[in-house]
Amino acid sequence: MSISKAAISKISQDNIEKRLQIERLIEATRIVASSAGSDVVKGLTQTPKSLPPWYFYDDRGSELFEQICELPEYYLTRTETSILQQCAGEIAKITGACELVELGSGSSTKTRILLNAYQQLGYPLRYLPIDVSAGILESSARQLLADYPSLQVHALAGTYELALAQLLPRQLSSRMLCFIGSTLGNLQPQQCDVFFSQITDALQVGEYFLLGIDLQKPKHIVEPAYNDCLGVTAAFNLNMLDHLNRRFEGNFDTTQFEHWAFYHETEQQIEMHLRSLRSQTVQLKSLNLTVNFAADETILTEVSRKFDLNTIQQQLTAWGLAPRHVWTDPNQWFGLLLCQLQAI
Ligand code: AVI
Repeated sequence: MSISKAAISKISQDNIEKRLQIERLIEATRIVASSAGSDVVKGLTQTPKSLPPWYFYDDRGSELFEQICELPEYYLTRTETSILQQCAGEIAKITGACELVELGSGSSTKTRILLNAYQQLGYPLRYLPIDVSAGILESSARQLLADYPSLQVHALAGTYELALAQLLPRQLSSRMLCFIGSTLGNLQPQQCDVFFSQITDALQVGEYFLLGIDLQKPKHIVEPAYNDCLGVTAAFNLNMLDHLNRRFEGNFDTTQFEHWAFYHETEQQIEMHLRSLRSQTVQLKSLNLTVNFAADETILTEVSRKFDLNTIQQQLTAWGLAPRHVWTDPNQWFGLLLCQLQAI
C-alpha cells in the first residue's frame, strides 16, 4: 500500500504539533500585565529621555536584528558562532543531559550548534526558547522541530522577567540557561543585578548558566558594528518608534528622527540614540501621553556594554554562578562562560 505525499506531510505536521507548546505572556499589541506601557511613560517623561530596548523586538525588529547579525561590521555573531562550534561538544559533556532554556532566542541559529552536540551524545533534546517576538519564536520553533525529530519545544513569548517566573517544572533532570549574543550588555548594571537574581532563582544548585559576552576592544572595531554602511542598524533603531505607534496608538513620524550611535570609551559601552530632527510633539493615545521634543533632543534606546573577562567572572562568582570554563576567540573579542550554580 502506498501512502500519498499529502498523507506523509499531514503525519509530520501532526508530529510537530505534538512536540510544540507555545505560551504567549505578551501579545503583539499589549502586554498581559497591568503595568503595560508604564516603562514607556517613565522613559519619555524623564530628562534625558530613554526607552527600554526590548521594544526593538516586534516581528519586524527581530527580522532586522537577524540582518544585523549577518553584517560584515557586526563581528559579534560570527565570533561567538566560531567559539560555539569549537566548544559545544565540551559543553555537552560537562553538563550531561539537560534541558536548554534560551533567553532572547530569536532565530535560534546558534542554538543548533548546541542541539547538535547534545544529539551526538545521544541525550534527549528539550528546548525552552524565550523571546518577546511571538512571530520569530513560533517560526524558528517549527523549523527546529522539523529538523530535529526527537526535539520537544516549550516556547514562551514574553519578557525575561515574565518568562523566567513561569518556567514549567523540569522534565529532564537538569537545566542549562543560555544567555548568548552579549544581550547582557544591553542591561544597565542595576538591571544586571536583578537579572542575576532571576537567573539564580530559576536554577537549582549544580545547574548551568551559559553566558556569551562581547569583550572590550578598540573603538575603531566596535563603533562600525553599530553604524553599518547599509543602514540596517539605523532601520532597527527607528523601527522602535513604529512598534510604539502600533502598540500604544502613537503618531511618531520616523522621518523626523535619526539614528545616532557612538562608543563611550570611558564607560566601555555603545550608546544608541534616536535624535529628533526638529521640535515636535508626539502622542501615544492609549497611554494618554503627550511628549514634546526640542530640535536635536535625543532618546537613549540602548546601551551595549563591553566586558572585561576578569571583572565579569568575579561578579558571577559573587552571585554563586561559578565559572567552570571560559572560551574566547584568537583575537579575544568575545567570551563564552559556562557557569555552575553553587550553594552560597
Ligand atoms: C542584542 N544585542 C546584544 C545587540 C547588541 O549588539 O547590543 C543589539 C543591537 N543593537 C544594535 N545592533 C545590535
